[in-house]
Amino acid sequence: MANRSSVIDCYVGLGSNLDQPVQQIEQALTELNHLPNTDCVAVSSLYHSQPMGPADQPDYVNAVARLNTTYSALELLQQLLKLENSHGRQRQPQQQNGPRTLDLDLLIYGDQCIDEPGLTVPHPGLHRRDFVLLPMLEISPDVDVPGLGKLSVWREKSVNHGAQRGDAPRWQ
Ligand code: PH2
Ligand code: MG
Ligand code: MG
Repeated sequence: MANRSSVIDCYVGLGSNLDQPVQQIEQALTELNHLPNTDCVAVSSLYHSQPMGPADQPDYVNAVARLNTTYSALELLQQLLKLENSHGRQRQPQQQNGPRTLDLDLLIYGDQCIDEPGLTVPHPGLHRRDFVLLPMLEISPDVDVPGLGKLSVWREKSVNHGAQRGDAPRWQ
């Protein structure tokens, strides 16, 4: 990683339910690890869950990656959006929580709380969704969420989408 400025520890949530979701996630993990200024330092297992939102869509595959990056939060967000687009992500604003080839959500960026158009960090739903909370706790059982405290406290209170831990993803 280039020694550009301070290294920030952050978490990205990955999700897919279209066009071979496991491969979408595995490829995205490799792409995140190869981003300039960024290393992937931990990756959760793949989790399989029912859709949150409209029920008439395929089940999801989710994972969480822990990254060390010297990108600013907005620079990292731009990179995530670029990767989503390169996976053929179609945006349908009229259908919230609809199906997608690849969703990359910036969950936590260091100890920062950010509220700007297009970027809210920590991600507002992260502690309420088992498909995010379980993979995060798998890789970082003691993680603190800025403004929220220990994530582990929310384990019993998150909404159950039936997230089941599966295989370890293949990435490089
Ligand atoms: N993402 C959504 C909508 N619904 N459901 C599951 N199980 N997992 C997701 O990642 C997910 C979802 C929009 O981001
Ligand atoms: Mg999402
Ligand atoms: Mg998203």
